[in-house]
Amino acid sequence: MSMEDALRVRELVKQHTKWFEESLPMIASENVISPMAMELMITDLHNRYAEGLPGKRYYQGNIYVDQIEEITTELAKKLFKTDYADVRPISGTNANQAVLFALTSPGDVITGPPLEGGAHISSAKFGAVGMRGVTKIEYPFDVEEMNLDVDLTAKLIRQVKPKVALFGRSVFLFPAPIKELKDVLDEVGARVWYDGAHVLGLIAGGKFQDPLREGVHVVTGSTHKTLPGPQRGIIIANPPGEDEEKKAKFWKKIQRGVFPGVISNHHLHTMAALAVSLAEHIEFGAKYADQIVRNAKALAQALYEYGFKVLGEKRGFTESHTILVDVKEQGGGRRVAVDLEKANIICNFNLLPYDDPRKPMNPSGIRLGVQELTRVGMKESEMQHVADLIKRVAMDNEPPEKVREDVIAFKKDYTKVHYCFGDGEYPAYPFYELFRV
Ligand code: DSN
Repeated sequence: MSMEDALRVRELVKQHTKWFEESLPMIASENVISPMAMELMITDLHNRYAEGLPGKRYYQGNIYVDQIEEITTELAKKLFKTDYADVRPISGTNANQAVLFALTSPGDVITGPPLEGGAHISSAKFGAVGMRGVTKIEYPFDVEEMNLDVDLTAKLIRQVKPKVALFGRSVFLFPAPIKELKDVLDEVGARVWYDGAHVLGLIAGGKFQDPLREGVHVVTGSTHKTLPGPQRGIIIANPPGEDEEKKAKFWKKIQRGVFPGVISNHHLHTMAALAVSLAEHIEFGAKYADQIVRNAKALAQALYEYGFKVLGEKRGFTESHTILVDVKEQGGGRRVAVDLEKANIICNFNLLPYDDPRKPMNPSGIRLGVQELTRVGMKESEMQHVADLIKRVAMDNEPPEKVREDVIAFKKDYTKVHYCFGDGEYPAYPFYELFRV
């Protein structure tokens, strides 16, 4: 029976993989990995442990791992133009936990964006921030701008004098107003933390704001969204002040937040894969980021022209990979996301800034990300077709099963990975059979 269960799971993974190959995956936090990065994930590194930093390990057996980690760290420094990079966090939330451990103590007050304004769940009072015993005071949000209200946020920061001011979001349409708030942040002496999980690949590709050059002290992120690598996290920094010793002290605190703060082993197989993804982004990132933003704008415009209420209209809908659509008139976010899934269009229902944050399961919006469609080769003209398929389900109420046939036919031409070594030659949705039944 147990072998049958194992084979059943294996079969489900195969079916899942085929489904995604035949779908339009538009969850804004996902992507597909390159063939060389994928190759390194199914190696002996998966079986091993390393704790600490290269040359300062608590385990033997890390002769090659040390070299891999050093190269990965150097690639991260080069890509993000910084002397401070830690590639050990195993997810974006894990990186956030490390920063919270390093920069805050229970009882502290920090400031950050509201959940319904797109903040990540780890900054909620029921997430990592609250569980650290830290209180987050939320910035006022401007729905027209789809961004923080700069004047009211400055006023709030002056009043609260937070130990840490958090920026960055999981629905991140436009750059955070860091430059605009720099004076007030300096005035109150806040440590400035930026959660760049969603836009990391755009930042590295030169297509979004550059937080480390705008006054941010520490950036956390995940490495599998617009930075299309393995599922992990990363921390980069520009420590405060001019004094090198103080900078080193700040960075040491962050690194101790990572280990032993929130991780033991740091998943060596995906770290090696990350090295490949960083190297690929150094080579292809600018082109990829540029196409992502073009595609997001094209999709937003096409949906808008079909009569959808796409948020951020005043500012051209988006400057990132994400668009946000109010589908209340079409039956609400949940109805639309569920029906789109039946048509093989995968996205998530999402709170909008004017939704009640206590009712996250039936919000008015859907969130659409184009980073994966871009990665498999789609450009602006394909976005028109994607908008059409979405409209048929969400607005025209065509049976999703009928639309699914057209999605499957359309996706057949977009199943290879691009913007990587071996560009366009390798499958984006492979299943590697290692076991003979
Ligand atoms: N919750 C994920 C997202 O979809 O934005 C990030 O962790």
